[in-house]
Amino acid sequence: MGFISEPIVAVATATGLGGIGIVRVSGKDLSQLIRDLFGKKLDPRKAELVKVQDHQEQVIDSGIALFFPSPNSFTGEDVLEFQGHGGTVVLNLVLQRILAVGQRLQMRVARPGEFSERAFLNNKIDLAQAEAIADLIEASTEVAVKSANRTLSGEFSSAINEVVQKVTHLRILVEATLDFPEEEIDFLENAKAKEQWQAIQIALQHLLQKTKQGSILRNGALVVLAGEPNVGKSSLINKLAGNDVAIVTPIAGTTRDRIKETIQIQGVPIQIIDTAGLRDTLDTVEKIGVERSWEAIKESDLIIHVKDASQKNKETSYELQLEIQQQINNSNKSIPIIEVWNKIDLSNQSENLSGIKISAKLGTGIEELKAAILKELGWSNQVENTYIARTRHIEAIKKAQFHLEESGKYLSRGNNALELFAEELRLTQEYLGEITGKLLADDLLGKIFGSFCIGK
Ligand SMILES: Nc1nc2c(ncn2[C@@H]2O[C@H](COP(=O)(O)OP(=O)(O)OP(=O)(O)O)[C@@H](O)[C@H]2O)c(=O)[nH]1
Ligand SMILES: [Mg+2]
Repeated sequence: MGFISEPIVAVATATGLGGIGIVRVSGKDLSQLIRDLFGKKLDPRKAELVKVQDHQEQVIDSGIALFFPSPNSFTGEDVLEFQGHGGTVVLNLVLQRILAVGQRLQMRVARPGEFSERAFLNNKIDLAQAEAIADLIEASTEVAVKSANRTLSGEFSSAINEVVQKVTHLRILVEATLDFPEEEIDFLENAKAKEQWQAIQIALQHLLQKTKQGSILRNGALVVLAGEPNVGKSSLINKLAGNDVAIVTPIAGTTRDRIKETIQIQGVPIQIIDTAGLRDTLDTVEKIGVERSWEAIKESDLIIHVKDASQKNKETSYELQLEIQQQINNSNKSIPIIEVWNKIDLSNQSENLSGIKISAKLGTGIEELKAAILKELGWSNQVENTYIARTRHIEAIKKAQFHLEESGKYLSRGNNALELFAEELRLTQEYLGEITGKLLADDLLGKIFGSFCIGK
């Protein structure tokens, strides 16, 4: 990518007061800048004590300078880091001074994510790895941190590249066959093209599953507690959160607004939403609450339908179950539902109930419920090899899958369809390439890096 860039500078540490603050510079050739700033050369990768002075030679800050000459740096360009004192004003003065000295080089302040973008454009990391840097910084649980590091180290990218290689192999075979039309069928059969195609199909399915798992780690899953009034939804969110986040009273219709709380189950970040009990009501406020409950249900990744085991008449809860299902069908999503019977401490015939039996009051069955939540979200226990991923990646894999399936139609059609087969395979490969950024439109790149923090 022939891109010539002016040097960039940014404060890399978070704003606020801290013991140390870091200003980072990246550019094609920083040797002159370094001499102008510090009055001397810096040895590569060696910590040196330096002073930063303003134009009147008054000291602004003193600290450690580190110089990483191109190409052995994060961005692949020359990189200079100054580790000074972590105050907002002092760091800003250092930044301004570097900008002033670097004016001749057209130095400017970096855009968010621009250091990572340069690392990507200079082939130091691929796009999935660059995204993992942002995901590592934003990770909300320990499992997410470790998974982000796995993606950062390239595990996710290698999994994708393995599939890409399989597709390439098959494409080469097909292209070769196209040149010998009269022998194409024998040729493909001998090379076990069908088997190769099936292997790609399986590999993609596997990749999708793991990517979905990785995206749960990044985005967290949205789990909604829904049910009739007074069944114990708020009691349950309090139990799951380990905190009294929602008001609990014996009065039906207590909860009106949605209450959101982030919890983690085995390191998986999950947002639990408590909602207003679902019923027809004339109360204006409650009515709005019920509407919001239905909205939450339709937006969720998983619904926990809470029912009261102490209530003799179970018919209304069954009707509600059908209604929830109907709403899900209308929303064109497949949202799993967990049926939960609460208040089993008050029920003497709970063995006849199907579903998970809990007592939000006593804490019975909560562990079982947590396990069911993870299972329904598609979370498997093999956390060791989970890599963090994004919705964008899932979409790309699904598109790749779609084109692979399309190609399959042509493969079985044999004669004359081979060119179409080849074309669909090419599209399969192209969508996989989007994940690592081998083929991606510039505007999308801008969007991805624009969501990073400054100095990264
Ligand atoms: N014995 C018993 N009582 C429970 C249990 N869970 C909830 N309760 C009681 O049931 C009543 C209603 O509980 P809530 O948690 O407010 O129920 P809710 O589903 O949030 O109700 P709304 O907000 O009105 O829709 C309260 O008096 C709770 O103490 C349970 O497991 N056992
Ligand atoms: Mg409630």
